[in-house]
Amino acid sequence: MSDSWRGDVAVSPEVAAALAAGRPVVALETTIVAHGLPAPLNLEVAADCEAAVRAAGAVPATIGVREGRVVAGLSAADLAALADPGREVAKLSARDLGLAAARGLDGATTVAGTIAVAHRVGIAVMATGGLGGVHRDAATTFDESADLATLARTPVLVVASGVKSILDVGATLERLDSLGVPVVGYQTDRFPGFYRRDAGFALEWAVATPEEAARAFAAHRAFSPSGWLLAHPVAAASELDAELHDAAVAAALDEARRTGVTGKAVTPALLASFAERTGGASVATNRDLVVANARVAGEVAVALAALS
Ligand code: PSU
Ligand code: MN
Repeated sequence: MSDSWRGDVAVSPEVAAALAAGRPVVALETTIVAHGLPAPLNLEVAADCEAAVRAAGAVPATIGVREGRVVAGLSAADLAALADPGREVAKLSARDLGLAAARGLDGATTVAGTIAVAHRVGIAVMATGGLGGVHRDAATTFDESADLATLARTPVLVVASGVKSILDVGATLERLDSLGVPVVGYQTDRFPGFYRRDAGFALEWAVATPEEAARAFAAHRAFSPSGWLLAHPVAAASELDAELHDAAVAAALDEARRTGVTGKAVTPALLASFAERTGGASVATNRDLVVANARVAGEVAVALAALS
C-alpha cells in the first residue's frame, strides 16, 4: 500500500488508518535525527522512539520532507535517508515547509515544523527531547526559536524535557506566558532543564497521569488556539552530573560566541560542542529522555482518544 494525501501531506497507510478510526497517533520530529544526534545513534533513537509510542498503544508518525513530499509516517528507508550524515538535509521550521516542498528538497522538521504538519493531518500529540527557546543573548540578537510562536497558534500537546540550559530558561518561560502556552509539569512541579531534572523554576500547574493531562488539554482547546508544553523531566538515573553539566554549558556558550555562529546553525552547534565537552554523556542523556517522552506522549494520546 502506498501513502495517501491529506491536504498537502503524504500520510502512511498505517497512520491514515489510525486517524480515520480515531485511534491514538503521536507525531515525532526529525531535526533531532538529522541535526541533533550523531550517526549511527540518531537512527537507533528514532526507531526506539517509534517503539516506545507503540508500546504505549499508539501509532508513531515520524514527520519529515523527502524529495519535496511532506510525509507523516516516514518509511524506514526515508527515515534512514534523512539520518544519513552524507546527505544534504535542510532544517525546516514551519515557515520553511512550503519552500522545501516546492523545491523538491529533503528536510528534517523542528518542533515548529512537526506540529504544523501534525495539526494539518489531525494529530494532537507530539514528542521531542527539548523545545527550542530564547537564546541567552536574545536581547541583542533577537534569537528566539520559532517553536514558541508556532506552539502558540497550533493546538498540539508537545511532550518535552523543558529546554536546554544553554538557553535563557527564565526568558523562555516568560515568552511562553506572554504567548499563552500552558507549561504543565508531568509528575513534577519544577521546570526541567533537559539534561537535569530541575532548571531552577517552579511550575504553576502539574498533572499526575496521562488521563489528567488529556482531560485538561481537551478542556483547554475550547478556550485557546494554543498547544501545550507537557514538561517531563529525564529519569533521575539518566541525569547528567551537575558539575559536568555546568562546565559544558559555559564552554559551549563560549565556543558559540567565538565562532560567531548564527541563525538555524546555533542549536546544532551548541549540541555538538556540548556532546564533545561531556565525552558523549550528554548524548546518552538525550537518548534516554527523548525515548521516555515518546512513551508519555503515547500514553497521553491513548487517553485523549479514549475521551472522544
Ligand atoms: N533540542 C534538542 N535537540 C534538538 C532540538 C532541540 O535537544 O535537536 C531541535 C528541535 O527540533 C527544535 C529545534 O525544534 O532544535 C530548535 O531549533 P531553533 O533553535 O533553530 O529553532
Ligand atoms: Mn534561532
